[in-house]
Amino acid sequence: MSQYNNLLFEVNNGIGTITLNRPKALNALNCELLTELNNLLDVILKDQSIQIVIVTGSGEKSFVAGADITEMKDMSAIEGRNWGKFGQSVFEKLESLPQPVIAAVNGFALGGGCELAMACDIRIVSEKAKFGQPEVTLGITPGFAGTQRLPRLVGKGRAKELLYTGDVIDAQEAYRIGLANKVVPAEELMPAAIALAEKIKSRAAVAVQLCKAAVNKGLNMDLESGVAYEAEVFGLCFATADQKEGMTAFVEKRKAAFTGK
Ligand code: CO8
Repeated sequence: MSQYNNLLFEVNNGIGTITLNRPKALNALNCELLTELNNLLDVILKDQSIQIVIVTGSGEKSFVAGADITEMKDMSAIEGRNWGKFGQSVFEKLESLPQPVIAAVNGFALGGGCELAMACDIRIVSEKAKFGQPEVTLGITPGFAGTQRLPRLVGKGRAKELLYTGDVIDAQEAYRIGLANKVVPAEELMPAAIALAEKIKSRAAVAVQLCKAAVNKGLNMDLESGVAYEAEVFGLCFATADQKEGMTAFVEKRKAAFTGK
């Protein structure tokens, strides 16, 4: 029996798939679900046999339809701030997992759902997906870092338009503005996410993880500091067996057999 009431988690061939599973509420993020996700991320963080993570939602309609509105309705200002801080910390943990994380967005990604998708590294989305930050229609701002990650992904002007209007956009528009990496037919969503995971998994794992760290850390630094950080991670690669194997294989005109070491 699963130890989670609101999540499914399975690992196949080094790919860990987290399915947010609260279909009655379109997978809305309540406190129990976020607590379970937080605990699961601690497990994944320590388990390097999980090389890639995919995050998706159960059912055909929704990835995540936001934070749970019924739970937030009567919150005080202090409770709202604490709830926001908790969600932010869970998404920061997800974003800074060493393993690459792919969001397979199967339907509504609204409010906290859009924020969850943005905390993932790459977004593969079903043509049925819908994105938006409708918080201003509820009298709040985004609280799980949407005001920060959205402009970093799509630029200040587009982010402000979405944030101020609360408009919901379809998958093609999300692709056009850079919120989605790729749009696929609904039935091809998980195969496409798994194919991408397999491709990334076939590369040198330490180098991939260091690319992730360099991009994430670099975006919070000035260019000079980011470039200096890159020099450090680049140097570190030369201490890995996979660097020796990758370059030797090139010279010997064969395919590299990486070990992740
Ligand atoms: N919270 C709680 N329940 C929800 C949510 C939600 N976010 N979304 C859907 N549900 C529930 C509905 O209440 C309904 O329950 P029931 O069957 O018991 O009435 C069930 O899911 C199915 O939903 P609908 O009947 O509404 O399905 P529709 O297909 O008609 O509509 C929509 C789908 C368009 C997705 C619609 O459900 C909707 O608009 N949902 C709310 C979307 C939204 O506004 N999300 C943003 C929430 S705010 C947020 O995420 C802020 C994040 C940061 C918080 C920080 C706080 C400090």
